[in-house]
Amino acid sequence: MTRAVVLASGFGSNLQTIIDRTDSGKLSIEVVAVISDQAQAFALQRAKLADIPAIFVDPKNFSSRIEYDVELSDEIKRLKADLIVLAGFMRILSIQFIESFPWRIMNIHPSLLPKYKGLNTHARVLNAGDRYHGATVHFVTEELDAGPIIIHKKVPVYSNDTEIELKNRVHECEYEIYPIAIQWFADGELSVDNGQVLRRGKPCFAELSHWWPVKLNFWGK
Ligand code: NHR
Ligand code: GAR
Repeated sequence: MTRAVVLASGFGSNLQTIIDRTDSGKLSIEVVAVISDQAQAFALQRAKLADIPAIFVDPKNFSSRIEYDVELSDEIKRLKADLIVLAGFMRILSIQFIESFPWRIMNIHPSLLPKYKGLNTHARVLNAGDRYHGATVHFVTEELDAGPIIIHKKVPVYSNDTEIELKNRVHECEYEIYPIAIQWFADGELSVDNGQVLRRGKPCFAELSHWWPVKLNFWGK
């Protein structure tokens, strides 16, 4: 069974989806710990409620990002984790950390990457007047939000959308695609070749783009 550590800084609704799917047997991984850089993160409460070790690593105890990341990676190695799942983790990770876990760190990002890397994606999408938005699961590399894409899903942007409505729509699609990507990893189906993610040896991002028209029909667009 794949041993996954979830890193989360905030509310933890993606974490909750992962826990729920695991509990109901739809996702075959074991969440061995939740680690946060925020003492108050609700994600830590969710872990405790699910009897999962909740670990707070306080940035204030470390004088540099590198030292913090060394502690983080030591903790993850102690847990013998196979997979690191970033679920609303808001701290940039150093190259030293990333190179300790090659192609074993996944992130979910609230945009259709490579569009809208970084923060405040929903507001930026609304300001730009885009008709589509979405979420992307990718392997984490040193370059922020630029690692090879595993899966992404589009949602429509409506003309009267508020940032909150749009965010909720994106969250729903996050809950759909993150467990899929994690299950593919757990089944040993993913590999990375030349900067591209392969699933069972075939480019999986290209394969999934076939899903778009289906989903767009679904949304009536
Ligand atoms: N680390 C690396 N090296 N590469 C990535 O692709 C990463 C990463 C760490 C986190 C998630 C990411 C996102 O999905 C992620 C991807 C934090 C920031 C950020 O600017 C940007 C992107 C992401 C996470 N963090 C500020 C920092 O100085 C702090 C911002 C804050 O606390 O509000 O670390 O979007
Ligand atoms: C998610 O929308 C995730 O894509 C985003 O934060 C939210 C976390 O929600 N991640 C980032 O913006 C990373 N910089 P959650 O805590 O309820 O899962």
